[in-house]
Amino acid sequence: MFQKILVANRGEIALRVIRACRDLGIEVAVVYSEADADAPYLKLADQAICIGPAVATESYLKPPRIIAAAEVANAEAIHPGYGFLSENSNFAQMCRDNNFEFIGPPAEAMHRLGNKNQAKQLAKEANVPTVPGSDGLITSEQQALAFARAVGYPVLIKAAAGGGGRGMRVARSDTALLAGLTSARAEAEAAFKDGSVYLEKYLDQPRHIEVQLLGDQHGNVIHLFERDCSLQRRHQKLVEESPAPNLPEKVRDAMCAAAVRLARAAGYYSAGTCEFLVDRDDNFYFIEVNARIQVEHPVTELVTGVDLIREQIRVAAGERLRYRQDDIRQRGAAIEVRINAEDPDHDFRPSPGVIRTWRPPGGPGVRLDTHVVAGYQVPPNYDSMVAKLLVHQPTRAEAFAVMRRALREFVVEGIHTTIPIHRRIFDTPEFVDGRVDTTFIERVLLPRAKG
Ligand code: MV4
Repeated sequence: MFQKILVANRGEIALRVIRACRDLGIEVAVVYSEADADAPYLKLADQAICIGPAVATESYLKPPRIIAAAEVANAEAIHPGYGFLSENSNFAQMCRDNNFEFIGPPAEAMHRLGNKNQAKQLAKEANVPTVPGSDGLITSEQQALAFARAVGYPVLIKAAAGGGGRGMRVARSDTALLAGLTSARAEAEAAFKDGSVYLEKYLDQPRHIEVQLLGDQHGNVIHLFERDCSLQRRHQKLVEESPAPNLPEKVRDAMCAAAVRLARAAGYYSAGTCEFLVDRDDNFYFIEVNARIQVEHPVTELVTGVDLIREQIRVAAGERLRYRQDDIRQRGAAIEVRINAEDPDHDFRPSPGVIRTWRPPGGPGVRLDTHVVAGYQVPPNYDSMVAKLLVHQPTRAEAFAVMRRALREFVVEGIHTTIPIHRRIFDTPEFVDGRVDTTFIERVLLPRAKG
């Protein structure tokens, strides 16, 4: 096992990894930018190393700074958290070239899965269902028009280097398709320096369900069941839960088995997530792999009892998974809401500033993952998430009751947060009944806000 780890991230996930290191008896160093110099979680590490100014491209996103910090700390491994450099295969390779273990998947698997078109080809080879789409990249207008004629409109243009909805265009006619191809290519070229695109049949109001995976360096891969992440706004998730409500067991089992097949085909290890879209007839289609630990990983931790960060560290050190597939059970229901420093009444605009009052909820069945304390200053430079509020109960109905209670207890003053909109979400009958899809927030919740 490692003697010392460097945490190359900030906020709640930095604290989450610091805690995991403590639990494992591993020394831990954490990096920070000038904007985070006073963050209270830094004191919980054995060492904190400043890596530059507030602007992330000069600190958390700068590989040489991270490598230098790992050298200063005399760490053996680097945990990237999520976001920042976590899915950068060049960074993963750079860590290993400098004799630091990257706590994540092999760079080769990250590289291949990072391209959505290549990931989709791999999925097909592994007999994992994919959305009907163009056979590979689009190289001519004729090819695009022929695909649309074959599957029918609407079709979706996707950037191969994209993800999280960037470089996507819906087209409902030949003219829209040709215009969309040009603009999607331009957007992808600007954002990713790769303008390649492919086409898919556009699915109407799909659910977003993802499967948690864990693999070791000895060829063992297991799944830890699914999370429903359908409740999101502009590709930012608001609520995640497990098990996915109203998902037939046969579909769940087939989806989880498919995710494991894909991970094996990719030579994947560490934690990862296989994302699927699920249509109204419960057909599931692979869309992409997230080759990192995700924000919503605690939902799965509550339902399975597995500490995913601890396992991630153990397998990075070369140990075998301590679970076989048969050891993993879904116990009860868990739900997470993301508390962001945003104003839901003003188009979710960021609301940084000093948190004057911070009265977090507690009690049975409640878990709060946060780096925030009263008096904490939310910097304007980074993602606005300030806490993840989770509940775990024997049934989904009981989990909802505890979540309502916790959201009612939670008092934050000094900044705006998404707590009020979560209170409304948990009182909305469609959601209570588990009738969810990716258009829920904009279709059901936001119109009501205006009236
Ligand atoms: C789709 C789709 C409908 N049909 N693909 C959005 C982000 C990227 N991960 C894939 N996305 C979608 N792909 C087809 N063929 C609808 C979405 C989508 C979506 C997916 C997951 C979660 C939220 C979403 C919100 C809008 C659109």
